[in-house]
Amino acid sequence: MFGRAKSIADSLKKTRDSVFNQIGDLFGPSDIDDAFWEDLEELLIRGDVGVKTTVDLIAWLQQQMDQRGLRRSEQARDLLKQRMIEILEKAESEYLPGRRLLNVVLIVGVNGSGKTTSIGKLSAMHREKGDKIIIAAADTFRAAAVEQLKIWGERTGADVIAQSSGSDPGAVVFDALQAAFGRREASVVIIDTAGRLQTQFNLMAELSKIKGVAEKQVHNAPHEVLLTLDATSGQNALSQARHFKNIADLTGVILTKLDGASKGGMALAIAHEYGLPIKFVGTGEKVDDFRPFVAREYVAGLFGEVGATPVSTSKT
Ligand SMILES: Nc1nc2c(ncn2[C@@H]2O[C@H](COP(=O)(O)OP(=O)(O)OP(=O)(O)O)[C@@H](O)[C@H]2O)c(=O)[nH]1
Ligand SMILES: [Mg+2]
Repeated sequence: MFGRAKSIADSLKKTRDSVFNQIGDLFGPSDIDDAFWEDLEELLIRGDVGVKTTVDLIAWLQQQMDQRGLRRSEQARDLLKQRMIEILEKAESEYLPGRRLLNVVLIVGVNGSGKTTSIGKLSAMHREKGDKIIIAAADTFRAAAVEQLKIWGERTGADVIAQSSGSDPGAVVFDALQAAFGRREASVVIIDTAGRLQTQFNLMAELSKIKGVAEKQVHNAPHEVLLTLDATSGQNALSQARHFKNIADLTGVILTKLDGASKGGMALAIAHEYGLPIKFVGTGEKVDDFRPFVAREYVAGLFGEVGATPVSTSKT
């Protein structure tokens, strides 16, 4: 809680230094040639923007430049940023839309992707708004998982409902929801889950059981199913997005460890290729290193334009 919390732009420093500053340098007063397109393509892919997204971005840009009779590479810069914002905003959706008395948030993701840390940060965010939180320790796989959650619970003033390790995650969720209805009158229940079971089948069965319990107790629950993706894990994170999209009805992504990523362009691929909104970003290890995702801020951060002229979307 001490020191300045990292903004999205702060957390993109490594990404700027390693890739996006070089992309920025491509845009100059000279005419566009084939080398420009090749360099742009290579750098975008290197920045984890994803092959399909990169190819689509470049095709769109080429078409726009042609249509508008533009030739200088500097004229492509604003168009590229505009398109990136459009892609991200197209996938955007509100967190907990139509809030109800009791809101249930399920967090899924592979081991080490930042589930528990994000739950701690999310709890703190809710607490700041005055919400009463219950965390359900439904990762019953490891004893240490419960301990870690309890530490976060103490730090953020959230109640943690847990059972002994190895117990049934559905039962933990049931307990947590009962506690929320009962004396604790919580308005948000956040469910931690195990990242990886022996097989995909087991993981699917476990997640659908948890969802079934939630649905039975609370109308339309879970209201959010958020996948944590580690921004430092590159293409792996993209295959996790595909995998979890197939086995859980994801409502969005928490992009964690953006501060540690040197190729933080992944948000674009997640939005464009999987149509998944990024709802939050992890910008560091501290409790308040956590931000709602804002497309404009992210794109400005990639290009190091923080505090400079806002990204223009006017069609000039
Ligand atoms: N720098 C940085 N580190 C983070 C961020 N989010 C999580 N971490 C770190 O990533 C590591 C793993 O985070 P956890 O929250 O334990 O991940 P998990 O998904 O719960 O892992 P399992 O419980 O093992 O499945 C921890 O050391 C966290 O401090 C972030 O936004 N930035
Ligand atoms: Mg965990």
